[in-house]
Amino acid sequence: MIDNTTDCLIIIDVQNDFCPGGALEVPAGDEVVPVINQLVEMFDHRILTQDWHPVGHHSFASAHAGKTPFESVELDYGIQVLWPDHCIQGSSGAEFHADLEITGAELIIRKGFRPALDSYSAFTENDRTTPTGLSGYLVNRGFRRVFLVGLATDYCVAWSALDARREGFAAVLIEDGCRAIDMDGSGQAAIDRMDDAGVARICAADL
Ligand code: VGL
Ligand code: ZN
Repeated sequence: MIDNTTDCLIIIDVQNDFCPGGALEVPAGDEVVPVINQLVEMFDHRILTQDWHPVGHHSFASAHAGKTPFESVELDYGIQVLWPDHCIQGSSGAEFHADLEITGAELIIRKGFRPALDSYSAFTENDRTTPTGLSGYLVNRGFRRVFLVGLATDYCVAWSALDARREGFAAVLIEDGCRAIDMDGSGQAAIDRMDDAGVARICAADL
């Protein structure tokens, strides 16, 4: 089923701050690591993303007087959920999970590094116009289909999968290689949006 000439695996934000004990922990986030490590043996081409924020980033509640994490605010580019400080550039929380097999990965896309702009998607930042460069990289390398895993299903993974479709790639979500933050039904809402956009859903064992 995998065609290693045109398929690649995109591993989204498997970083300490999204794992149990981290600043923005995703429930059971670390459980994706062994699943992803098995997939790494099956895909010749692997790309990682790394949430990578400067101190005082605008997506942090701490940067907005009187706001607490998980509230939303209107920024100049639209509604932004405010998060606890997380994935600060150079911090241990921003490092990949120590057990994640990253050695052979071909590209690491860092995102959210502009102080006043967040980026959930691996393709386009939250203003929906600033590209990360991933689309051009994939086209240039001849990749036509992306398989997605990582954290969190309902934010960075879903936004990446939806943008992959928008950019004309086939997209497959490997569900047991992901975990969701799941605030107010955001987990199911993200699955519904991905279904509508033609993102296929499979389990790792299907491969
Ligand atoms: C993420 C919230 C803020 C994610 C990143 O990786 O899903 N979520 N920054
Ligand atoms: Zn972030």
